[in-house]
This record gives sequence, structure tokens and C-alpha cells, in this order.
Amino acid sequence: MYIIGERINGMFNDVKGAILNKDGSVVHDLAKRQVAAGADALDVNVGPASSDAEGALMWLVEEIRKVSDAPLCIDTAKWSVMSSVIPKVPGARIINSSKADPEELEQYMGLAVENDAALVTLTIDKQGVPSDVDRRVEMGALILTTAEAAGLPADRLFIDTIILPVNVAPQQPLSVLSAMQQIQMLADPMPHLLLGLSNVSQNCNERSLLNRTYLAMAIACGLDSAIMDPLDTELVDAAITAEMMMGKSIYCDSFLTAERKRKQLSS
Ligand code: THG
Repeated sequence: MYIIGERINGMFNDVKGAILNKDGSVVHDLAKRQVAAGADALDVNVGPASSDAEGALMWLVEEIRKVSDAPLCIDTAKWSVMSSVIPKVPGARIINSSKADPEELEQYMGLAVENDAALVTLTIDKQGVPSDVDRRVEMGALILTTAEAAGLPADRLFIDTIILPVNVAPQQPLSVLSAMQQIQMLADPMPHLLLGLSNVSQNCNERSLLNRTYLAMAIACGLDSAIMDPLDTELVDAAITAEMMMGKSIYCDSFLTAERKRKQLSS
């Protein structure tokens, strides 16, 4: 499981406050703790509040780089910000994200290829998030053919079939699983399948339980990467367990400790 830590996001009050007060210690702490808990990469998102999105994003990047060389998943919907920031980020980068619109995909894939970066693509178009499985799969196909033409290799491509909160869109969790299963049949080698996992439980009760249950279900349907909270130990344990059940590692009585040791994680 390729875990992208979600916590450096201005949606969270501690990060919002850190950006406003230029308090690097909050960012250092979140970067170090997420990596120690199992994050392979760190999502970086300034959130809705900032007036200078580009300046705030670069500040977060610079603060993270003081304590970690983990790949950074640069999370902004603004092309002007993304195209300016990506060349300036030291180390490995993931561009998050492009919609599945033909011109936009070409533009973002060009940026990824030029900068040796990876790219997250969403199965969303100008009409927004599709409610049916077929439209998600069609967009998956467009993403795959565009990536092939652009020369973006499968290991640097993430397809995000977009999960919405289960309380507002109760049919979507199942549609997303079907879409992931079908998209996998379209490509060899397969790109990564990714979700912004915590979306599924926004404004719901029992968030942690919803997140880890859906994570296990999605792993069974081919999910191999997620933007998620690595500080939720039960969530990381569910990922390790689901992957073991999928035959990615072999059961032994100490499988949790063994996998945590292999990944050099705190437990
Ligand atoms: N796909 C891609 N990128 C994404 C998403 C996605 N980036 C952002 C988001 N979705 C994934 N990250 C988060 C981060 C936080 C939360 C949800 C998704 C979250 N935050 C609390 C809330 O809204 O209730 C914040 C409040 C708090 O706890 O302080 O749930 O889908 N490619």
C-alpha cells in the first residue's frame, strides 16, 4: 500500500494556524510523525483559507524539506499554482491532480513528464463527479490512452475514482469499487489506483470505523494507494491485514509486527 499522509492540509485547524502564524514546528512535527507511522509520501494542501495559495504552498514545502525528503503530493486545483510550484519543489513530487478532460490531461501529463513527476488523475470531468460506474470507467480509459500517448509510465500514474461522503451519496462507495475493478481490466501494466479515503466519512459518525472498513473493501478491489491518515494506527493495521489477505504478504502469528518492522514503522 502506497500511503500518502493527508494531515498537512489547511482544512485542519492546526495547519491553518501554522500557515497564518508561519509556525514551522507544527509542520515539522506532522511531517515526521506521518512518515514514522507509515506514510510513503505527504500530501501538501493549503486549504480553502489562504489568500496567497502559492506562497503558502511553497512555505509548507520548504518547512517539510527541513525534516523530511519524502515524496510530496502537491495538492491544488489551480493550474497557475501547480505549474509554478512543481519545478521549484526539491525531491520527488506527485502532482495532485488533473481532471479527466482531454486538454487538461495533456497539459498536466506534459508537466509530469517534463519534471519527472508522478500524476494523480481524477475520474471527474467538467460535469463533475459521475454518479454511474460506466462514466467513471470511460474516463479511466481516456486517462490510460492519454498517458500512453504522453509517455507517462504506469508507475507514475495514479487513477482516483473519487469517493464522496457515504451520508450524502450512499450508492457511491459501491460504484467506486466496481469502477476500480473494471478499470484494472483495461491496462497492463496497471497504474496505481488511489482514493482520498477520508472523504468517505466526512461529517459522519464513527469516522475511523468507516475509513478502515472501506479501505479493506477497496484493497480487495485493487486499491493500492490512498491519501489517508497514517496517524490512525487501526487504519494502517487494517491496510496491512487486508494486503496480507490479498496474498501480498504471508500470514504468520506476528504479521502486524513483522510488517511494521519491515516498513520500519513505529507501533
Ligand atoms: N482525491 C485526491 N486528493 C484529495 C482528495 C481526494 N485531496 C484532499 C482530500 N480529498 C483528501 N484529504 C483529506 C483531508 C482531510 C479530510 C478529508 C480528506 C477531513 N478533514 C476534516 C473534515 O473535513 O472533517 C477536517 C476537520 C478536522 O478534523 O480538523 O476529513 O479525494 N486526489
